[in-house]
Amino acid sequence: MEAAIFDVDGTLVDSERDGHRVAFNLAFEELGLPYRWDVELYGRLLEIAGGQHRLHSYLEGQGMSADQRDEIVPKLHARKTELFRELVADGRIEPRAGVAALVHDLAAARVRLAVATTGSRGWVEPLLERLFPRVPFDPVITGDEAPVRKPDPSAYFMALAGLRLPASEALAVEDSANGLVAAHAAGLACVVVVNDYTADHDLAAAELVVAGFDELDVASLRLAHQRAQRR
Ligand code: XBP
Ligand code: MG
Repeated sequence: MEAAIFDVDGTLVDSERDGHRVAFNLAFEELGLPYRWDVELYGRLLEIAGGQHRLHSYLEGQGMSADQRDEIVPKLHARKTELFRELVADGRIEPRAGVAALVHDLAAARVRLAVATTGSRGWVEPLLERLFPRVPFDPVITGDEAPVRKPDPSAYFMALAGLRLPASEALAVEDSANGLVAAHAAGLACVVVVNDYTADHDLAAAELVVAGFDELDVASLRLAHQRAQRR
């Protein structure tokens, strides 16, 4: 295991319910739109990866025409990205418990670190700088570069290309079924650390599923990686 490639939303940070959801709702409010996403509805909307795609799909369901959506979605999403950056800058988004220690232990064990996310670079970079300031994630692949979002494997293929490693020498760390499918489609072993939104996902194919980062260390990640090589 030469490298570990981390997802961001739901994995490095528990960012969806009290982060992105809040920012989407503030953006609706600021643009004078009547929509509000509650915790339960947002959980269902998370099946559509990528904020702009999520907005398009939801607004289409609300009967908004394609022309209207093409005009409003980029504005809504740009403002939502700014608002989410403000939440990060205000210290409202925190690393998941135990993940900072794990990435430091991996770096100390000379396992290289990378990021593959469907989220936008506009908030991913400031979030990593603020919450993981000394962690050498390289490359950081975001939804801005990957041509298709998870569960498509593009982001993982790009991360592997940046690392110059074959999939067999890396491991993905994810929180969701979408992420697991993307990682496996790229040929990567995958450990899933579930959260409230993903605990009921079908994760049977994962090399390892745990409820929190306190259940993981470098040795258990290496074991999960080896499990995939034997398959
Ligand atoms: C994350 C996403 C993103 C975030 C919001 O999925 O789907 O859309 O919800 O970020 P994953 P943006 O954790 O599988 O990468 O609004 O920037 O898209
Ligand atoms: Mg995720």
